[in-house]
Amino acid sequence: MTAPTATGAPSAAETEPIRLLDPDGTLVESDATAAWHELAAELSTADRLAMHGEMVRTRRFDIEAGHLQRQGKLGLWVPSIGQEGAQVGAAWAAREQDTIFPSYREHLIALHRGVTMDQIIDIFRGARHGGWNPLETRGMRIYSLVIATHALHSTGFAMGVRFDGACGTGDATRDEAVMAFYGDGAASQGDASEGLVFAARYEAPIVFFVQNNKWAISVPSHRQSRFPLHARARGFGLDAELVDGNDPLASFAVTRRMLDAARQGAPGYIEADTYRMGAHTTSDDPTRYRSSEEEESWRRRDPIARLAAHVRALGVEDAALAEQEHEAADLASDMRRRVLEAEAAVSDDIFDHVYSDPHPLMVEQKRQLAEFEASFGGEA
Ligand SMILES: Cc1ncc(C[n+]2csc(CCOP(=O)(O)OP(=O)(O)O)c2C)c(N)n1
Ligand SMILES: [Mg+2]
Repeated sequence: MTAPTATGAPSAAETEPIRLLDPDGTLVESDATAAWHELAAELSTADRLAMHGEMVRTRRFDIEAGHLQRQGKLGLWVPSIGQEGAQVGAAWAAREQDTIFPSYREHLIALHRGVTMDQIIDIFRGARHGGWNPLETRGMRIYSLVIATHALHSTGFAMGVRFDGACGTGDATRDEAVMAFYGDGAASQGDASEGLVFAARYEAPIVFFVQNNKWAISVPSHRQSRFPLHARARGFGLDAELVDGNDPLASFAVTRRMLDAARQGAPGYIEADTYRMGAHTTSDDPTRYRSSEEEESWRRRDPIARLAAHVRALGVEDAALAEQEHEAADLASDMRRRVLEAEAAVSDDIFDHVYSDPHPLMVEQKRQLAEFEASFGGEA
């Protein structure tokens, strides 16, 4: 099964993503893209170079984190390689006053909002229960590993923004909006649909940003969705667009427009057409369920190479790009050194923060874990 066959299947035009930059970095200029280019014009060459820098930094961080997991320093790692283009556009489109509800793969967005590499790593090292305090990370909420739960949390939060009168004044620089990030697989969860119902009904200032990376672990997105996700969202009453998720400029333009409409009471849905270039997590082996040809075809659409070609065409020197690579490598190796030097994570937090007062069951579970860990004689 590859394409939807149901009556009412969308036409080819509806499934063509908005694209401003071709995979080789040339601009796509047509009547259809003109208005989107106008939005992207807000990004100066320096901005575009900085966006490239954030992508390079995130990729390097991602690679080092994967190595640390293989060395036994992290319990798990969730790579975002290949999805940096969708994320960097969205990150730059969000405004300072916005609140962001991520899944677990939004490393670039987290870093962009001021979460540190170490804070992200600490979750996967088991050193921290939640991750960070969203009040200190410019509205970046904590990662949500339970699929689509935050589709509801974010919708409820956005309804609260509306009830508080913190949106809808017409001033995009002040009105608040909310973004929720989840994947193509999460879109099958009931929570995701309920979020859409309530967002539409309450005209909540929210944009759902769905990275369709083609896979939910080993299940291809076309098997879960007989109809394009963005087109489905329209049936719930949301404005929706399909964007080339490996095109940072298109991701920026579409997210900016959707978010600014959401602030005025028109919730939106963006399906970003992208690809998870790596494994689902370090516990996954994608060679078991997908072909190397498929992976290769997406490597040719790497969002970093695309933006690099674009900024070069704008006159940015190779040396500036090389400098970003060096800086990213330094930051990631500093992070790596700190992790290698860190004490092994203490697991007490998972028990201590369940209830405000000590609870006999938690006390017993904590004792059992301590006993289990002690059985390794310090080798665990
Ligand atoms: C409620 C729930 N069910 C199942 C899982 C196990 N699980 C973790 S990730 C995942 C697939 C998610 O796929 P998608 O939404 O496409 O996001 P991606 O990982 O591709 O970014 C599943 C089923 C979970 N974490 N939570
Ligand atoms: Mg997916």
